[in-house]
Amino acid sequence: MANTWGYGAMTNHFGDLLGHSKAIFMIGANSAVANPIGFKHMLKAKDRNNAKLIVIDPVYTKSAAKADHYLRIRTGTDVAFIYGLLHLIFKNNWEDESFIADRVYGIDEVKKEAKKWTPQKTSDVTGIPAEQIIQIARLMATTKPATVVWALGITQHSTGTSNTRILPILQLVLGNMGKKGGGCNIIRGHDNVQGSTDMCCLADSLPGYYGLGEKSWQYYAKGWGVDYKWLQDRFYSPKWMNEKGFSLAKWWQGVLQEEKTYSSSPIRALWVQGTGISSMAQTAKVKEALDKLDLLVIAEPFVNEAAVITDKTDNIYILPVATQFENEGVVVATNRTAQWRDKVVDPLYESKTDDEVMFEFAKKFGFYEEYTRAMKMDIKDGELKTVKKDFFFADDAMNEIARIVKTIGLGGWTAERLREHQSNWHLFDPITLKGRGKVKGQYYGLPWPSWDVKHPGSPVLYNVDEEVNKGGMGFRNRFGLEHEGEDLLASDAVTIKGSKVKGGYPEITAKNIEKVLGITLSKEEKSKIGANWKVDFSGIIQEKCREAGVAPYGNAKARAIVWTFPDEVPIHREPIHSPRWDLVKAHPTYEDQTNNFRVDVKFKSEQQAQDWSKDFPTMLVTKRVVNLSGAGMLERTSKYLSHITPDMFANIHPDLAADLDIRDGDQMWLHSPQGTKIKVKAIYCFSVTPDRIALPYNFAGVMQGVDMSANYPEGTKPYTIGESSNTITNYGFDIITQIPEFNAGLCRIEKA
Ligand SMILES: Nc1nc2c(c(=O)[nH]1)N[C@H]1C(S)=C(S)[C@@H](COP(=O)(O)OP(=O)(O)OC[C@H]3O[C@@H](n4cnc5c(=O)[nH]c(N)nc54)[C@H](O)[C@@H]3O)O[C@H]1N2
Ligand SMILES: Nc1nc2c(c(=O)[nH]1)N[C@H]1C(S)=C(S)[C@@H](COP(=O)(O)OP(=O)(O)OC[C@H]3O[C@@H](n4cnc5c(=O)[nH]c(N)nc54)[C@H](O)[C@@H]3O)O[C@H]1N2
Ligand SMILES: [Mo]
Repeated sequence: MANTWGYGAMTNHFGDLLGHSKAIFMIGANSAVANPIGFKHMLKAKDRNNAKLIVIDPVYTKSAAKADHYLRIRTGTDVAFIYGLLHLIFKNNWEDESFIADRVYGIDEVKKEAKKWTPQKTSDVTGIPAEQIIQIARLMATTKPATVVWALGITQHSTGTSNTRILPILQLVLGNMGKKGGGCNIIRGHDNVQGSTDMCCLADSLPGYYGLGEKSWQYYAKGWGVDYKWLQDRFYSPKWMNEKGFSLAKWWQGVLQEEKTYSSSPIRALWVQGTGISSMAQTAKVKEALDKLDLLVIAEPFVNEAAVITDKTDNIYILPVATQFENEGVVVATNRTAQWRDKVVDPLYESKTDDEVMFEFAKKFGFYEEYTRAMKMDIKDGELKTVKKDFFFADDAMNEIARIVKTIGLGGWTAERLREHQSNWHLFDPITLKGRGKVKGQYYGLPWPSWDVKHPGSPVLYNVDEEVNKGGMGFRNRFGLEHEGEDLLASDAVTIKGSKVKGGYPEITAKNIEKVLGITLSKEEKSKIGANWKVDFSGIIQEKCREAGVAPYGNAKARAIVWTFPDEVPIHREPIHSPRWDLVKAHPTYEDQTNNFRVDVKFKSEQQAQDWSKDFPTMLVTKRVVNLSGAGMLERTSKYLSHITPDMFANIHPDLAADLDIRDGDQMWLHSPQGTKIKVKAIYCFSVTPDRIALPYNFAGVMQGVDMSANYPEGTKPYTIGESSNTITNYGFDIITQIPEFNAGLCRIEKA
């Protein structure tokens, strides 16, 4: 099972925004609340660079309150909005023509689509006044460098993938990619969310985004020092090795099997370690699935409310896991930097660290030796060998990762280097990330890619104006050399600073290395080298690339067309439950899907079943509050934090409330199209308009009006409990990642 939340990372970093951005285009993020320290950098950019802050959000947020321009958008219409900007950019020839010609593939298709999105049409669909669209298009075209910032308001949609594609396309068109102060900065989630994605808390890849497939498994088998056959035998049948697993968003369907699933058997046991189940959409289904399980194990520091929202009375185990203060190791920040974290105290009482829990598990199930073997291995004379009898956690785990994960360039992330960075924080400049003294020449946290132990890390991705050995690179060559007759490599004009290879070049393989780099390998080198840069344990490809000033992953064009996706270029599609029935026919969602993450997913059949807005006229937005995080258990067990939000609530405009005879502080029922309901407190608020409400998602312990207090083990009930907004967030999942449509749905409000 896995977390399918928005892939991606910051191309730049907070110091870079502070130092260089002239405009910050924040869309679907509320960093003032969700990332207050990061947001301080943006406020400083306003002071220092006179940077303009533009906030595009359906709700007038705390970030909006600091913005120079606030655009109130209807949820789920960001693709339309960006096309509205692109329409004006192309019409006025504001695009960066040479950047597009040299470094981008497929913009003509984008141009075609953008032609349809006049300011008037864009305004009708998005709700943003046409004058504002024109004003912001001009501002973005004339203010360079500009950075685009987004987060979960963009990803949590049935069109989340299209949303996350259209924004980089905007930046490519404006020539803001690979530039200081530019780029796409996805201000991602909770502690170490970047690291957990990089390490594959995902149902559709191996660590480091190696795709599911025999070659990847074979590479990992080698790296882990186990037989490929042994790995294969871990699966019920070999075919499951290369099939996507269930996603965290829809695992319940694998238990309930009410719609068709594609699995060898129903899910009967669930192991939860480090995620709060009540934070997922369709909580009523989640509860049903929990009830039906044979076994539920929860390994974590708190009483995860997965154990509380179920009526299951037997076979629930809560294993006490130590907190981040009781163990050590590496976490990865949203800007791709690694940080070594020290242990503050030994695990308290009978709790064990996460790794110990996993090791005990592996022992019990008889694969401890295979599980830990790679931590005793190393590369000696260009070959992988077992070099010691025992391992030392977490250093040897980090070194294993550095040895194996080439795709995103973790080669330089040895425990030794990362520990050195951690103990020399004071030597790094916060704006450039550059080190002084004994860490001179390195960037703080070795932002990936850090190709090998001599590489300083890459603070700004895709920057061809910097030498590769100082963090420069082109776009990755990932999709072949040409498509439909057009060259996919960067043009001759794009030579990465200091590179021996002029212009674009392909990713480096054993076959092409001599030709591309203009070198001759010795016989010995040839016998040791891996098939390509991603699977070369010998390190020879990397070493030769370093000598030539070449990034091993190639220097290619970014592609605006993804020919394997249902929408080759992003197009606007109305949310599954749209408030604009008149637009649903013209901008329908996708066809229903079969066998995606092992389940069927409804799209059109749900969207077009009826005009949902008749019975459910109010839009629903979920958001974060500064004092609570995630499923909320951590803070709701803190007396002081919980008292800031003593009740689960929804922000409602007084005009809407008045129509419904709801007073400030009254309880109200919110009903969803799937027939569920929650009872929450009304809080009058002008940050929402009368057509929408906004609610936090950090509560649990009450379900559809039923107080489940009795289910908390004695003495563990948090100070505050409440309904989870996810009991009513609407049905809907992204077509590629299966992230739930938390952020575009409808509800009906009634006074309780
Ligand atoms: N205090 C606190 N901080 C947190 C967290 C927390 O729970 N509490 N969680 C952490 C995690 S896991 C994450 S992923 C990040 C998330 O960080 P953010 O995504 O910045 O946090 P949200 O409050 O979800 O902000 C999303 C914004 O998108 C808006 N929005 C909703 N729908 C749309 C839409 O269709 N279009 C546009 N343009 N905007 C839309 C919402 O109104 C909201 O203001 O925060 C992290 N930080
Ligand atoms: N409606 C709506 N729903 C949402 C969102 C939204 O915007 N709107 N946002 C979504 C997003 S982006 C996210 S990331 C999720 C977040 O939701 P969750 O992943 O549920 O977030 P947390 O509450 O942080 O859950 C982490 C759990 O891990 C436990 N934990 C903390 N530290 C450790 C540790 O060191 N080891 C172990 N084993 N456990 C630990 C905590 O006690 C907690 O119970 O929610 C998603 N749900
Ligand atoms: Mo998140």
